[in-house]
Amino acid sequence: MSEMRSNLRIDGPRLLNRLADLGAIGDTGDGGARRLALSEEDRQGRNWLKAQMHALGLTIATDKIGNIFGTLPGREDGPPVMLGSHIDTVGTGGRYDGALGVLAGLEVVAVLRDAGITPRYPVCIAAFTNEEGARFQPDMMGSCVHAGVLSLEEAYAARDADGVSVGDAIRAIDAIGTLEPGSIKPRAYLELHIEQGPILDSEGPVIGAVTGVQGIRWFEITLEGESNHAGTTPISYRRDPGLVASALNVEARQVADSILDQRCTIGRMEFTPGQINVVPKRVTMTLDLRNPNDTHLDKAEHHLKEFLATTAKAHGVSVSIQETARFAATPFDERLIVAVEGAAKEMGHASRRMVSGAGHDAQLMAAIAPAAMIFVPSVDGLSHNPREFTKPEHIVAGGDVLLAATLRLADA
Ligand code: HGY
Ligand code: MN
Ligand code: MN
Repeated sequence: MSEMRSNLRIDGPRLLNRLADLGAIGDTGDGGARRLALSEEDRQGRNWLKAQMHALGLTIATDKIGNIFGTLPGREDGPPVMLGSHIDTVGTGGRYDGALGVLAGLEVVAVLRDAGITPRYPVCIAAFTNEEGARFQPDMMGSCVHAGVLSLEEAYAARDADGVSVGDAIRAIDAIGTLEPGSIKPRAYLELHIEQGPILDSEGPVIGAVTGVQGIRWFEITLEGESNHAGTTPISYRRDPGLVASALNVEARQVADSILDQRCTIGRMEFTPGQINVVPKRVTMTLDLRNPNDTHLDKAEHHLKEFLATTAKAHGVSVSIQETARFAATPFDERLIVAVEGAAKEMGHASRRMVSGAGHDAQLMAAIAPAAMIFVPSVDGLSHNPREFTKPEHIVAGGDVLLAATLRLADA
């Protein structure tokens, strides 16, 4: 690598300023941001991003599920090195989840432009629609459509809790593009992301060379019993879905404690009618199961489905379960992981290999191209929380490693 290139570094303040500017869109006033997929805030974030891409002279394209691509041409044509992530957030989101990967990608391009470097291959910055899945399931929706594992029709048909479809929401914010999904097949895909867990923050080092993403399964569960008077109805007369839901929550924790690396989360549990003196008629709830080992994940899923059926039957409660996401445990590309480790070393940072606990667009991109991720620490392991925070020096370290890894892949 030439002397000049090995001295390249990102402009830290410029990246931090862009993160602050994007974080101000959907600012929740508590340090966090709320840009639910295909919301008005998402629309503002998209327009802001496209303006940044335009200012960098990138060729901008948007596909039919709203994925946004900004490409810096290379000396040669052909498949680009893609640097991606997402700019949508969960409802109680932070300012780094997703945004860091997209904006650090922009920063890499800005550094190349400032240095007058045209890489051998094109570099494409991608922002995928609805990575979070907080409003519309499944998560990683935009990259699922890009990778061909979800059809555009299936994606458009997904509905939020208010019954609004993706198709209607994407049209309402004018986010539909003309590019056929999956048109841009990268030669390699890299994603810089905050770890969102406690490992790097508590044990170090600064850089995680991510070897893969754990398996993920999401379920929407509806339990139907019978509403009744809280005072007059003897316990033996009750068909109480709330009891079954609560039993499932306790059992899910026991399953997580008994199966290696298993994580079970019940993030939503809604009682209807939800009044103090009424035995609930219905409970709708979610179940999120994760494990790096799909066989263990099968065991957890099977056990909890059996437990739910038995417990519901014993209490005269009916059950309906809808699967809303299923992603196999996904290994990343060894050559890219080595490139990330080499880039970290080149930039003077120690790195460690680790599996991602969170789902990411890289999990889907791995189906169509060599993919890998770079993690930087999340203070106290917090994420999906307004207090999500990564130290500025760690953001800069991640950006420099993304820059060095990109040059290894795009200018080999
Ligand atoms: O749920 C996830 O892991 C990701 O944040 N969508
Ligand atoms: Mn994310
Ligand atoms: Mn997230």
